[in-house]
Amino acid sequence: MGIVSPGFQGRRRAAEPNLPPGQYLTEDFPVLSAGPTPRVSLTDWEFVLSTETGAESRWSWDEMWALPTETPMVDIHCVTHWSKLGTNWRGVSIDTLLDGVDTAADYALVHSYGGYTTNLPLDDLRDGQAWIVHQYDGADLPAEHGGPARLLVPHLYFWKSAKWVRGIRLGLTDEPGFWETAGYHDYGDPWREQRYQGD
Ligand SMILES: Nc1nc2c(c(=O)[nH]1)N[C@H]1C(S)=C(S)[C@@H](COP(=O)(O)O)O[C@H]1N2
Ligand SMILES: [Mo]
Repeated sequence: MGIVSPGFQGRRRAAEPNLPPGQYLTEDFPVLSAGPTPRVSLTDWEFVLSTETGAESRWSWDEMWALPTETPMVDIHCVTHWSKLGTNWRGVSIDTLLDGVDTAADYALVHSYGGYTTNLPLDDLRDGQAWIVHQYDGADLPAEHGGPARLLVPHLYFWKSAKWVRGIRLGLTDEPGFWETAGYHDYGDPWREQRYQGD
């Protein structure tokens, strides 16, 4: 005989200012993957940033992690309504990767090993808002959470944080990715509850 609806199992806290509308807090770390977990060896791994002119910057695993890293502590929000506050990561800021890259692009299409894609405005990857991360909570990022490395762009719904990230293509036009093509919102701001097209 509960006055709390069973689905929430007491996890919902009403007065949590860091919780966007329609979200509940979770302490565990759910895994959401739209397919099998790709395995990529660190010797084969590379990250490719390409621009609208076709110019490419490439980093091997060792080259990527020779760059300066940061340790963002951020809140993450999945469109399936769970949020996790204060998650700890280590990674290279996208600002570092964009340093010296000449582009007039407004849009980015992120590609993953395994074929997943997601799109966002290039400005949302700049100014300390996004990282390529390879550690979670002080340990190597587990494969099911996107290891060896994933994109982390926590101010948008978590489907924009592509796991097993392989590269970013910058372009002059917006090109929808995997979930965006399937009816999810093109931008995906959790604070404006932009879950689906038309929200
Ligand atoms: N490559 C890839 N990245 C992905 C996904 C995916 O299916 N494939 N799912 C997205 C979705 S919908 C969410 S909520 C988060 C889930 O990350 P997690 O499994 O580490 O919680 O990854 C995002 N990145
Ligand atoms: Mo998600």
